[in-house]
Amino acid sequence: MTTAPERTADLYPTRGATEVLTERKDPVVWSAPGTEGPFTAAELSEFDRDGFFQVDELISESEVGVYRTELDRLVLDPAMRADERSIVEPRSQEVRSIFEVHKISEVFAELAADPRVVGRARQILGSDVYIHQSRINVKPGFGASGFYWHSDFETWHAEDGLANMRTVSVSIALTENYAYNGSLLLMPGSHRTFLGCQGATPKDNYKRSLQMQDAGIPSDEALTKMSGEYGVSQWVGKAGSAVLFDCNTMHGSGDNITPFPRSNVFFVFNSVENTAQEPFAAPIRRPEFIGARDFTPVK
Ligand code: 6CS
Ligand code: FE
Repeated sequence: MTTAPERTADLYPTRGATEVLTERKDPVVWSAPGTEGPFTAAELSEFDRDGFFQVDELISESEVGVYRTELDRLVLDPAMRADERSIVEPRSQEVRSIFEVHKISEVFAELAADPRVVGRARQILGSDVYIHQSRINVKPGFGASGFYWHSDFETWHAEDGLANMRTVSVSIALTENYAYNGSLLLMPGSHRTFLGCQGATPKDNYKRSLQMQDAGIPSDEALTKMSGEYGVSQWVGKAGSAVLFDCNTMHGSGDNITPFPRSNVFFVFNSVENTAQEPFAAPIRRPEFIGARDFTPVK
């Protein structure tokens, strides 16, 4: 007799027979008004309104150089390329993403724990936080493929067992994010509605989804309606700039056919009050380098 998986109520059904909309039940900004941190009250309310906030210079140009060098070192390391945490581009076989960079690299671990980074996450999530996922997306250029429209929370709920929307991504540009080299597109306000996607999660889905996501993809109808309702914003910024976006903000990015790499580092902070349970809509858990099960708070 199989025992039912340990889970709280499923507030956000997804990957069933049909696509289904559910109004967000969770706050966007969890901390009490006036909570100290790097964000001003006005910036927090902009994040609350749009589901993302762009910081023009989170780290300085000179600091960026340190992280670019570290990214290049990891990407060029043959051992790293052979590591299961490296995902390659389907066409060019170049490194596309490297996961768990906060564990692989002391340099990135320090950046994640920098008050300018984790301080903003704590201020939004209103608690201590741990890293649910970290990665560098290299997007080297010359045809590097993008990431189709999706809500991260849809995957982190269905496959990693995050019950509530109390998770925020911090994406820091390590190269210039131009309008034309595959920069991030976001739908402002889309974070307040959860789009439950149609179609069950295939076993070992992550082996494909990190190259080309197919489970958890919105329908053309849903995307047409949402883009009409919310519009589409594009995040462009210098190396050292950053965008923080709510786990349920609809986003994606196009291919990069220019010679200019669009390399970003992502830290996904989850509240220690929202630790991963069993998947809500998948047959098995994903590996821990994608959905962490170490809930140690970032100091
Ligand atoms: O499946 C995931 O966890 C990853 N996939 C995408 C497209 N964005 C979030 C995350 O890195
Ligand atoms: Fe994403």
